[in-house]
Amino acid sequence: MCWAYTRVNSATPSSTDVNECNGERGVDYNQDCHHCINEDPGYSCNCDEGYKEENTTEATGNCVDIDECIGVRGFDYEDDCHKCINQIGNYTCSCKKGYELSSNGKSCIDVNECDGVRGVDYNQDCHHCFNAEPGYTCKCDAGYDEDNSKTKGNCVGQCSKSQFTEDGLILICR
Ligand SMILES: [Ca+2]
Ligand SMILES: [Ca+2]
Repeated sequence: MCWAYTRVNSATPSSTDVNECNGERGVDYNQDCHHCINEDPGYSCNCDEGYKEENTTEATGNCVDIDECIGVRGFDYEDDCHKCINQIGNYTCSCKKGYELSSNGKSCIDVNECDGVRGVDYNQDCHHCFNAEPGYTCKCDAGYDEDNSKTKGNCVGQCSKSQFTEDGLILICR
C-alpha cells in the first residue's frame, strides 16, 4: 500500500486568495499601480521613484505623485533649487537670474558668463572677465576704472574709447 503526503507550506497562499496581479491592470488591480504584489488577502503596489503608494478604501494599491515641494529643502528637494515646481513623478526648479538649471533639472547652478561671448554673455567693455556667483566681475586695463558694484562688472573711466591707427591701438581719453 502507498501513502501520498501533501506538504503544507505556511507561506503558500490560502486557497481562497485571488492573485489580482495575474489579472488585468485597471480591472483586477488598480490602473495606477506600478508594480503589483500579490497579498493574502488583496495586493499591494511598489511605486516608481517620485510616487508613493496610497491605500485608501476607495483606491486600493494605487501610486500617487509625491509633492516634493511641500517637503523640506535639502531633504525632499535639492538645497540649490531656488523655487521648487512640482511635476507628476518628479519636480523641477525655477532659478534666479544668473543661474541655470542643472542637467537633471533639480538644482540651480551659477552661469559662467566668462565662458561665453564678449558683448553677449558679459559686458563688451569688460577687459578681463572673472566668474562670480552670481554674475561676474571685471579686471580692467591701465587707465580704466573697475565698476564691480553690480553683479555684471564693467570697465569705465576717462579712457572709454579706442581707435586703431598705423601705430597700433591708441586710447582716446576725455
Ligand atoms: Ca512630484
Ligand atoms: Ca557667474
